[in-house]
Amino acid sequence: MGPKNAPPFAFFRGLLLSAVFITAIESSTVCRSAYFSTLADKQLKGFVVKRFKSPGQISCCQSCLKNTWCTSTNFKLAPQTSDGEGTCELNKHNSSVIKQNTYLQFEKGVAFSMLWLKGCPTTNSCKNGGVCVYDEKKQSYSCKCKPIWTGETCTDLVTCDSHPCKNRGTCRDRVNGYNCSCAPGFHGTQCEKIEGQPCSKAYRIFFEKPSTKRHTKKENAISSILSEFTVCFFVKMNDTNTNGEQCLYSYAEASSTSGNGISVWLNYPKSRIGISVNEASGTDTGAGISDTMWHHICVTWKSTKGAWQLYLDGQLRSNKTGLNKNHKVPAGGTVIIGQDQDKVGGGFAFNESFGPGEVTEVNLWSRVLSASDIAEQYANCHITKVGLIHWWEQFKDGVTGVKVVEP
Ligand SMILES: [Ca+2]
Repeated sequence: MGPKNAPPFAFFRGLLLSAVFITAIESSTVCRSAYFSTLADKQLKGFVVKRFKSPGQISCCQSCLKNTWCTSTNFKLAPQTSDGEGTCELNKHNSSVIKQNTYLQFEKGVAFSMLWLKGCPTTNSCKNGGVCVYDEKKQSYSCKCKPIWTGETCTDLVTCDSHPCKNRGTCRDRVNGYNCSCAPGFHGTQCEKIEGQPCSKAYRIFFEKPSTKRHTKKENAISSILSEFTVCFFVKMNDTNTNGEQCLYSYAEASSTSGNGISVWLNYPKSRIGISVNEASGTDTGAGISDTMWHHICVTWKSTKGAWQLYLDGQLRSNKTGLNKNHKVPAGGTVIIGQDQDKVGGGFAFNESFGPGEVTEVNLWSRVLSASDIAEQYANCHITKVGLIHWWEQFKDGVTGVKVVEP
């Protein structure tokens, strides 16, 4: 069984001495099919990872296949006076090295063999973020391209002709690929993500409309004084024209000014998200979320420097300092979701209440979560347990005037 196509690099044309197809199967996870094209009296210098005695060139190539990092070999025939074993060198390099004649030098009696994986010329030949993957059924490699890219090595742009937008999304061709306008309830480059899906296993709380009569609560929500924290939640605002400043999360403790220890606001004012720590507040630079889509919001705060951050949909949007520097959040208070507390457990105002909309997975941590913690939460609803102070399940029993929607 021989190769169907000649190696793609013009450099090899006319110089090709032989092409050998080899499959190596190792008991563990390595299984590579490939062919080697060989140049006589050439040696690649400067990229040798392993050097050892080998009975022949094919055996040397097989060794290369068993090492996933190996991209080529130098095989030197044994001198006639010796025991008959040659010298095998396994190289590791990227494909551009071969095009540069400086590394591939004349060396009498040495055969240079370049490995071509079936499908992907080399393991790093997939462009634009694509990866070379092995297909067990087809027994060959191919490039798995990132969205908007296609073709053998991911260098062709996907166009609307291939219907890339999923879930009834509409496609428009652009100079750099295409653009999907997603149907309600879907998002992502190809509308492949379903809104609210990251936390599809969690219950949701539905607020029918703004009202001082609707909320859910947890008393004794924070057990010890906080010098830093992170609040995160998923929220969907169902009124695109809402003007009121809506308090989604408030923590109040008797000794705090106006009751408020921590609060997180939507539309603060319109199209902004706000964080307040003991009545000192910060607001972001315009994260519009009242679009009837699910969004993930995290705010972090640290006493040192009063540093705070706002993450929207897994991305950092604001990173500032000076928000109630050196303050400590007192323990023992109450968390209310959907209202601003002007006193512990009450003092609600209609024009500060949340709704209409839905919320899920409201959680508080006693530490500043990392960017990757937050990205994981947004993408996969992976809620880290490290430093978790109060969690979503605890709010199910504290509901007033709202609907609990089971998954
Ligand atoms: Ca208030």
